[in-house]
Formats: sequence, C-alpha cells, structure tokens
Amino acid sequence: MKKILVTGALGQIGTELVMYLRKHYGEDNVIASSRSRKAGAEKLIESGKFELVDVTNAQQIADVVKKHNVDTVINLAAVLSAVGEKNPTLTWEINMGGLFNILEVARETGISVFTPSSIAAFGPSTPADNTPQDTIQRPTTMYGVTKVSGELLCDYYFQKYGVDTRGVRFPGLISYEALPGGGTTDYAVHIYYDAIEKGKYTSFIAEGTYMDMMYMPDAIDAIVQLAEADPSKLVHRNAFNVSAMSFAPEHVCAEIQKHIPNFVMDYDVDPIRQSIADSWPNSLDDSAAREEWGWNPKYNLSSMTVDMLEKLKIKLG
Ligand code: AKB
Repeated sequence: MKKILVTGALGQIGTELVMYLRKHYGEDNVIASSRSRKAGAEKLIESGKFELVDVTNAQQIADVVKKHNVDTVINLAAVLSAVGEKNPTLTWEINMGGLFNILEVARETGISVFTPSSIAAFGPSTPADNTPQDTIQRPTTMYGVTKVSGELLCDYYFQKYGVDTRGVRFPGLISYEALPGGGTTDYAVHIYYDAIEKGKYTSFIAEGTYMDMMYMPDAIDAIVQLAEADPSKLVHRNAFNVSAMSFAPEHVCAEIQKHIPNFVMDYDVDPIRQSIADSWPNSLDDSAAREEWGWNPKYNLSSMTVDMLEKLKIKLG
C-alpha cells in the first residue's frame, strides 16, 4: 500500500484506521473520504487529505483515484445490520452498488481493494459454535445478504480480472474514538459509555447471547496485516474469519464490575436486534487467518475492559 483511499472514513473503523495509516504510510499518502462532512469529524477531515466520495457514484471514485494516484482502496462505506433492516434498499445500494463501483474502477486501473465482510455473512443454518472458515452461508438480514454477496463478488473480480481483493469477516468492534452506527453488536460499546456516565446500562441484547467481538487496535492490525500479506500464501482472500473473544452481555457486565463495583445492568430486549444476534454465530474458528497471514489478536475481554475504561474516563471527563 502506497497511496490509500479510505471510503466511509468517518465511521467507527475509519476514524481510527485513517489516523493509524497516516502515521505509518505518511500523511500525504492517505486520502480519507465520505459522502458528507460529518459534524464531530473535523479533526480527521482537517488533519490530512479529505475528499467527498459517494460510493454509489462511480465517476466520483474514478476521479479521486486518478487525482491522487491511488493504488489501494479500503472500502468502509456500509450500512450496518440494524439500520439495514429498517432500510434494505439503501443497504443494497450502498453496500453492493458501492462495492461494485469500486471493483469496476479497480478492474480498469489495477488498484487493490480491501472490503470488510462480517459475522453477518452467516445465518441460522450455519454451525453456531467454532464456525468454520468454509461453511453454510444463508444470512437472513439484508446486511448479511450484501456481505456474503460482496465476498463472492470480490472472489469473482480476483478470479476473472486478477484484481487484488482481500477482506476479513469482522465481529462486533469495540472502540472509544467514534461510536458504531446502527449495528447489532453496538451494545458492547454502549455499555462502557453508560458504565462511566450513568453507572448502569440497559441491554437490548438478551442474557446468554454469545457473539464474537474484537477491540479496535486488533481490527486495525487485521486490516493492515492482511493488506500487506504475501499474496502467494492467501487461499481465502476475501473472507477470513477473525475473532478475538466471544461473550454474552452478562460477561462484559461482570468484567466492568471488577473496576466499577456499583455498576448494574438490566435488560430491555429489542426483538429485531435480538433476532439478528440469534441468527449469527456464537464463536468463529479463525485458524485460516492465523495460518495464512499470521492473525494473532492482542486483546481479550479483560485487557480490553481495562483499556476501554481508562480511555473513556479521560474522554468523557
Ligand atoms: C453489526 O452489528 O451490524 C456490525 C457487524 C457485526 O458487522 N457490528
């Protein structure tokens, strides 16, 4: 990666990824982009190159790739699972239309494309525990449909046109810089904010619901390590299972209580997000990522909780 365009750069992943990439590849070599200038994202927009790019507009992508001589696109523009169920058409347009436009630009210009998939690419008929790398994928959300279709489309562009496409299936991502926007795993971020600000949290996901999770520094490492990996070693290019931990709401609650003993949690389960969570795996087998490009996450629930609480205490005052 020498000149990197990040789409959807003002979201939860992009906010931290762009800062990391600018530090490691040079400020001038990373172009953050989004379809609008989100309030609150001034720091990122003003700290380096920024372009307005709506991924549903193929010409805008092609123009920015040409203008900055881009060689890699990291495509983070996506509608997440819970919002996706409220607006399936928009989800298809952005997640699939946007990816298709980027792949077409890649086919024409020879650039590489990194696109995250998700645990949402699995569904209720997938084996839920230690979910294999290669298994049944019949998701029941529009977000999941776009993620499994995206995996296939990226495979197709690699096989048919030789486009260097790569991706991981991210679990729920936990971070303190920017909030996630409309996912099912968001409870695992909100709980930390509410623990510090209110001392209590009401979970919209039910007790006993296991999902894979990961702390943002590990997610950034996953993107950079796979993007930099030796292509001759990659068998599963576009959809590596990656995970760092698997827990249910009561486990993260108990972990927070070790640091904030008075913290309490109750439940007010949201039927839509609960049914999405129930359709996803409990825990992934990420051995292919470990074998093919050395995936090895650093944070578990306990070390993540220490860091999250420390960073959020500073941030929230
Ligand atoms: C969501 O909950 O929609 C996302 C995801 C797991 O892809 N965080």
